[in-house]
Amino acid sequence: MTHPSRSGGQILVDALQVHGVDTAFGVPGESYLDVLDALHESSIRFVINRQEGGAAFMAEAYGKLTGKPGICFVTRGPGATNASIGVHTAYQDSTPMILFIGQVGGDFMDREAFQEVDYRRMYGQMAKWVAQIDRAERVPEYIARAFQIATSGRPGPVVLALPEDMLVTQAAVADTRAHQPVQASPSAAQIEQLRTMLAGAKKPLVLLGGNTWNAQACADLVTFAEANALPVACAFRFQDLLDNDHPHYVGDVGIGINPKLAARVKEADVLIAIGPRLGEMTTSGYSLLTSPVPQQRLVHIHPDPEELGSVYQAELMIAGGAAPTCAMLAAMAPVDASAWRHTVAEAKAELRAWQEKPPIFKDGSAPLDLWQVVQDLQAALPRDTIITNGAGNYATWAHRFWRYGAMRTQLAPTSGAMGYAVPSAVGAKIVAPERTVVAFAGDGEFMMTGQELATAVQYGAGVILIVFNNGMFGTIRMHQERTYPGRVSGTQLRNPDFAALARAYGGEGEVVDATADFAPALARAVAFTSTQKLPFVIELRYDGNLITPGATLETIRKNAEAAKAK
Ligand SMILES: Cc1ncc(C[n+]2csc(CCOP(=O)(O)OP(=O)(O)O)c2C)c(N)n1
Ligand SMILES: [Mg+2]
Repeated sequence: MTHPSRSGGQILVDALQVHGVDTAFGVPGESYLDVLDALHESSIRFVINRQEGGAAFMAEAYGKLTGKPGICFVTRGPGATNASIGVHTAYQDSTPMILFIGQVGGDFMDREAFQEVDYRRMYGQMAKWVAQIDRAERVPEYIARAFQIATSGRPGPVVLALPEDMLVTQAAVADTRAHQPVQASPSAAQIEQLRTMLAGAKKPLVLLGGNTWNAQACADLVTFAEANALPVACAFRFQDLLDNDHPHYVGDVGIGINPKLAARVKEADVLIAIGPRLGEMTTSGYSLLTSPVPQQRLVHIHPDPEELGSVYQAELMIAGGAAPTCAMLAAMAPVDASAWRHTVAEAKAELRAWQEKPPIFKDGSAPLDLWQVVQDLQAALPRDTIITNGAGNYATWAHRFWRYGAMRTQLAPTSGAMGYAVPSAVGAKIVAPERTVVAFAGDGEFMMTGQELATAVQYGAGVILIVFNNGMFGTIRMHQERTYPGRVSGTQLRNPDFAALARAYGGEGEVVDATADFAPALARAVAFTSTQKLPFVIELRYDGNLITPGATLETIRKNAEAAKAK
């Protein structure tokens, strides 16, 4: 069979369409002009970003939101280095993503030519696979493999370098089939073993995480949890795998964990972890479960067999994706749960108490009550609102007090990358314009990638961006006060007027510094973003001393000084 001759760039864009790509993010470069040209005629929407960090974060958020690989195009050297934060995030978060990098042509390669980098070395540790496509006729093969790897087993990022001369070479080659994401399934014997362990339990607990979930898997999980009266917690930044209003949802196992939930994890006799890596943040620095042999009878179910046993020697290790696993768990004959049935309501009551207004706001002396801000958001916004955040203490107000709806309503980096909040929100709104999207961003956070406000305006993304302006890199200041009390260094910020900045970009903005003013400002933000389809910034100005729901900087400093004086 003969095939029409196409350029490498055209073959690549055609291949993307074979694999179902509808949207790509990126910043252009002269290194991949032929791809840009092929995109001109394609059905793929190419979202132009203002910085590759923003583009890579948007692609990563696309991967989290849709379960399909987020596609990102950047130029060589400087573009590729800027994009690395998104690739690292996709790796740590197990998010399907493919980063394409324009590369120096084969005629100049290996001379450290202009902007030349060997991406196989640069990205070696933070991508599932890195390759360079040197021949145009092999583009379909490489693209098919990239999609296969990004979406199968433990999902993750793939990086492909595209030498400039390859992109303009003509080749007569056939397209491939669409990829087929592959997930392992537990065996019937393993499910039986899990059932036997559960039947012998007194204090079982389920912990969800990872990125192989879909709506059916979540529904099956609910069937399993209800049939066996199991309390269900979610791993760090996977809080939306079970609707937080569901009676069996008992909280998140991450930074700033409810101490009562931490005790439940520690004291669980059978812990069934479905999907999470059981990483540092989820295990409170490997303390909730002892390593290598956990004190709990651990059932660890993870899509990647190589993850199993890498930190924790579970009693039962099962290689399985969330969907096939939960389908089998839903069909499993329920066990007698009378020994622990009561723990569901008890743990739920502990979560409710943990989510009540913290003492810090109870006397009403704080002009801006951040707990009330979250209550106002919850009251005004739909259940399926997407909440995004990056890294910083401000994220606590979302993680602890917002009740996430079902998946996917949380976009947040387990990698702890600052700068994620704005681009992930903008990317999500571009992909799902019917959803309400709200970013929680610190002042430090916002300034890392806030230029993607321009992308929001350009693509009509009506996102609501809440900037928690405490005039500092608060998290670092908090650690500083704990270890070097009173010695403030490198953490103070002098900020722009965020509301005015939003207006300069073509959006709208308001400053709120009193509790009663938040709800009306939010109502205006909702009306503006839905009718104008433009972003709205609400800058929250508050006393920086208010660093966490449980402690002020002042108390942290005093405690540290007292400890030093001893
Ligand atoms: C890209 C990146 N740079 C630096 C850090 C280290 N870091 C973690 S939180 C934080 C401060 C966050 O400041 P802000 O967004 O203002 O939030 P706040 O803690 O003040 O609420 C820093 C610098 C990081 N996690 N990611
Ligand atoms: Mg701050």
